Amino acid sequence: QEVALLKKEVMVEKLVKSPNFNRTPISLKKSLLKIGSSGIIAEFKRQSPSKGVINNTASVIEVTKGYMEANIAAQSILTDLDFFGGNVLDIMQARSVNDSIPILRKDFIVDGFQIVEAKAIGADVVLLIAACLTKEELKNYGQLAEDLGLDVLYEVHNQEELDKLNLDHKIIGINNRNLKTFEVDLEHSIQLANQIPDSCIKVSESGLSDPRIITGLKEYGFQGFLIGENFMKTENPGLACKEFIN
Ligand code: IGP
Repeated sequence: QEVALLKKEVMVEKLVKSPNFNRTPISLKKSLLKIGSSGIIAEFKRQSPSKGVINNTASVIEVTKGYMEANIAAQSILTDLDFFGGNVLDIMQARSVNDSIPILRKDFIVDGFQIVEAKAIGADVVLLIAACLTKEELKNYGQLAEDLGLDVLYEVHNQEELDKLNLDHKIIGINNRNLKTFEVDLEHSIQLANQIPDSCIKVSESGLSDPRIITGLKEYGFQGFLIGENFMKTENPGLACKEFIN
C-alpha cells in the first residue's frame, strides 16, 4: 500500500514537470460557443470494438493538419490502446502541430492520475463517461479537471446516466451508440435533449455521417457534433472533414 502511494506520487511529480503541464488549456466551451463555429469535434480513431480496423495507415500529424484546415471546433483523440489502438503519444504529436484548437482526451477515465496525465500530454479536455463512474467519481474527477484548468465533456446515453450529473453549466455529450450493444440510434440525442437545461452545451456523439443530420440536430439545440468513423474511414480524413463542413 505504502509503495503504491509512493509510486503514484513519483509518477505525478514527473507529469507535473512535463512542459505541456504549464500551458494554458484552450476552452472547449468557448470554441463551441464562438459565433460561426462549425461545432464539429473531429476524432482520430484507428479502430473500434464495433467496426474493427477503420484506418491504420493515417498519421496523426497529417490528420490533425487536415482537420485544422477544415475549420473544426475541436479535435478528439482516443488514447485507449486495448480497444481503440490509441496512445498518449498521439495527443503529444497532434499538439505539436495544433496550438489553437482544443484537444479532447478520449479514454475510459477511471483514475485521477489519467486526468493529470491528460494535462501533461497537452490535452485541453477530458471525457468522463457516466456509464463507467459513480455519481461521486463524476463529481470528484470533474472537480480535479476543473482545478487543472481542463474542460470536461460528460458523456451520457440515457436518462439514468443523466440523473447522476449535476447539470449546471456543463458540456454534456449524448452518445448515440450503446457501449454494450454498439447499436447506434440518433433518437438518444433527440429524446434526451429537452432534459438538459439551457445553461449546458449539448453535444451529439457517434454515428453522424450526413451534414443534414447536423442541421437537424441544431434545431434541437445541439452545438457540438463528435464525428470519428465517417472521416477516418476515408483515405484523407482531413479532406473528408473539410467537405463535410463546407
Ligand atoms: C465517434 P463515430 O461513430 O463518429 O466514429 O463516433 C465517437 O462518438 C465515439 O468514438 C465515442 C467513444 C466514446 C469511443 C463516443 N463515446 C467513448 C470510446 C469511448
